[in-house]
Parts: sequence; C-alpha cells; structure tokens
Amino acid sequence: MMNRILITGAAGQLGRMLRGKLRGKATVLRLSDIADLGEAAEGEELVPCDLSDGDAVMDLVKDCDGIVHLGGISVERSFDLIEAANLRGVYNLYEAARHHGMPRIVFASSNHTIGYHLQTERLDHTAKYRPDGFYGVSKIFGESVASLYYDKFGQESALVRIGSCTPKPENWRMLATWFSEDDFTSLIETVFHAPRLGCTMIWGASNNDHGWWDNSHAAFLGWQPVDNSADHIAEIAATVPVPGPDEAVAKYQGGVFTDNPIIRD
Ligand code: NAI
Ligand code: 15L
Repeated sequence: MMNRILITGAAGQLGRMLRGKLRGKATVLRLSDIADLGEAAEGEELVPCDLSDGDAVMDLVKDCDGIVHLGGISVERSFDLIEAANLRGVYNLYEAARHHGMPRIVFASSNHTIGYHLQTERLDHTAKYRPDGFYGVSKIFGESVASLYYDKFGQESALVRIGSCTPKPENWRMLATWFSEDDFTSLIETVFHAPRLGCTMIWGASNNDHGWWDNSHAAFLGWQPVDNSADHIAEIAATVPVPGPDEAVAKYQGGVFTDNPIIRD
C-alpha cells in the first residue's frame, strides 16, 4: 500500500475517472488542479495549484510517493498556453520530484508525439517523433525532461503515450487508439509496484485487434491490457460513417489533430 499518490489535472476527464479508480490504492490521494475539485472525500486531500508556479509545485509534491501527472493543456492551443502549463509545468514537477525523494512519475504523454505517422505503419519504442502540433511537441519536451532526470539523477518515469482514453471507443480511428479506463488504471498500479521501472515509454492502448503500437520492449513490467476495441465494432458501424481514405482521421495516427492550424491568439 502506498502512502500518498498525487494526481495533477484531477479535475479533468481522466483525473475525475482516476480519482474514483485509484481510491483505496494509497492511504491518501492528493488531488490537484487549477479548476474546481469539489469536496474532499475520505482519504482525499485537495491542493489547488497552478503547475506554472514553481514554488507551489514544490509544496505540492512534498510527501508524495507516486505521481500521476495529467495536468496541463490536453489539445492544440496557442504556444503561450502550452508553454506555461506543459513546458514550465513539467519542469516544475520534475524539479520538485528531485527535491522530494524522486517519487515515481506516470507522465501522461500522447499519441500526438507521433501523429504524422501513417495509419499503415506499425510503431515500436524506436519510432521517430512526428508531432502533429505544439501540443505534441510539448509532450516530447515532457518525455525529454523525464529522460534527462533519469540519466542525471535516477528519477524513474513511465511515459505513457495515451491513445484515446474514453469509456468506449467512439469512432473508427479509436479501434486502434482506444485505451480503456480499466487498462489505464492497471498500468498505473503496475508502474507503481514494479521492482524496476527506469524511464520507459509505454503505448497507452488496450489489447485492440486493430492496434498500431508494439509494447514488447516494456514486457519486463508484466503489464497486460485486457480490453479490446473490437468488442465495440458493431456499435461504431451502426453510428459512425466510414471516413474516406484521404481524410486525416483515416490517414494519420494523430487523426484530425494533423488538420489543426498553428493557433495564435
Ligand atoms: P483535461 O483537459 O480534461 O484535463 C487536464 C486538466 O489539467 C484540467 O482539469 C485542467 O484544469 C488542468 N490544467 C490545465 N492547465 C493547468 C495548470 N497550469 N495548472 C494546473 N492544472 C492545469 O485532459 P484529460 O483528457 O483528462 O487528459 C489528461 C492528461 O492526459 C493530459 O495531460 C492529456 O494531454 C493526456 N492525454 C489524454 C488523452 C485522452 O484520451 N484523454 C490522450 C492522450 C493524452
Ligand atoms: C489526446 O492527446 C487528447 O488529450 C485527447 O483529448 C484525445 O484527442 C486523444 O489525444 C486522441 O488522439 O484521441
């Protein structure tokens, strides 16, 4: 049993889901966000914090023995917004972790680090970065900071390139990218209890028949996703039109993100 797990971005879509699923997995869940976190339940402590504030993040990480780092900008936005939350935020988090005993970090990276790879390609951990926007670039920055802190200080991290984490796959692309909520939860538990983690990239996808990503380099962790998007094909076929082969959603692994403009505001 861990003593205290910190979840950043706890008011977001995945944060709200993991707040429920990780309940009881540590004596205390410390939940943080800039958005409203509601009321604390038993075994929870709420610590509002802006990730771009280095002093606040230093206090936030104190006394935690595991961190699930979800907080930040989660889609394509202006560089200024991404810079504050995803670049400075990650720097602040890793500096705080270094200062406070180097708790393991599950870093919520994204498939948008490799979004311009074609859907006909099969990728393993050696795949070249091909970000599909500044959001994807910021996740590459996060992965690089994690790598730096592992090599320099021994800070362990799981770099989870999440595909699409939703209750059910919602469209044809998600037959490959779907990451079930239960599989994400079991991965986090595995990461926190593995004898050795290092700084390991893990494709965040379920055991999908139609997957694009090979996790065999991470087999040493002993994690096995169990859900399969193929169980939902009939529902998708009944509700979602099949996209044309030249539409971004059917062409690139990052789907419609490859159609995003560079956003300036
Ligand atoms: P979300 O946008 O619903 O949640 C992100 C949370 O971060 C929000 O509650 C927001 O208030 C908070 N946040 C933003 N800026 C902040 C700051 N400066 N300081 C503190 N908190 C801040 O995103 P979601 O879907 O829950 O994703 C969680 C993480 O997983 C994100 O890092 C996202 O990039 C990553 N991810 C999610 C995927 C998915 O399928 N949901 C796919 C790939 C990656
Ligand atoms: C992501 O990185 C986003 O955070 C999420 O909202 C989804 O769009 C997901 O990727 C996806 O590619 O489906």
